Amino acid sequence: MDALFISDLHLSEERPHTTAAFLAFLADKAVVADELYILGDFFDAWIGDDDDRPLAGQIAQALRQLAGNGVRIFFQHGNRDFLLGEQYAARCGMQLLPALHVIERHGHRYLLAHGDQFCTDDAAYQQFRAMVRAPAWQQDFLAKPLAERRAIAAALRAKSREANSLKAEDIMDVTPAEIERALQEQQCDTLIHGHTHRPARHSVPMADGTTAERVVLGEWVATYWCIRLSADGLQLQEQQA
Ligand SMILES: [Mn+2]
Repeated sequence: MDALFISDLHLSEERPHTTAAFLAFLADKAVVADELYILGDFFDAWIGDDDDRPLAGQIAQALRQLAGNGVRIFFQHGNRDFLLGEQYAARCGMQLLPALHVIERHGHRYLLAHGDQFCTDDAAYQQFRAMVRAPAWQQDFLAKPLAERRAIAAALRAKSREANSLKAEDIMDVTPAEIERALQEQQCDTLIHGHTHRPARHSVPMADGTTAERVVLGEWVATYWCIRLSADGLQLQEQQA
């Protein structure tokens, strides 16, 4: 049982090299895995499953082909693509997961998350997150015409480009107490997440004297990052695109 985990590709028309790297990753690594977990910020922006942009169609076709090859695909929302819905997931042949999801493999319990929910020191962001995750806000936004949604998304992107928010130093890191709490609540010994663009493996000392681990995926820019989980254990891998 080989599982792969990726996050933070930030796929967009402005980054064609990342799309190419992802398609190569599917053909090379993912096709021989059993499961692929996409842990959010897969797309740099998502304004609704009815968006007819070619990139969405191209990615759906590639994922559907992977699913057709017997690879189970799972998707967790990030703070960029939280509006990705059941309709698009079905087009891709993938299953949507809740914001926290536990899998058991090889005697370990792994907690999967995008990671933005652990950045609780960023009060302004958590306020924004609570707003846009509310069903009423989402229904209201999705009811707007596509052109209006596109304009809102473009304005948000311009604003975030000003703030260089794709740079790790501009994204607030996780709050350690939140990590320990989540691991304890979910009875897990390993947390896998993305979001912070700070790829690393961290030991997490727990209150009960045990040591858990936090493994952080990286953003796909010049290189790409994935985690491979197999009977041999967990590896955080960086590869040239
Ligand atoms: Mn994120």
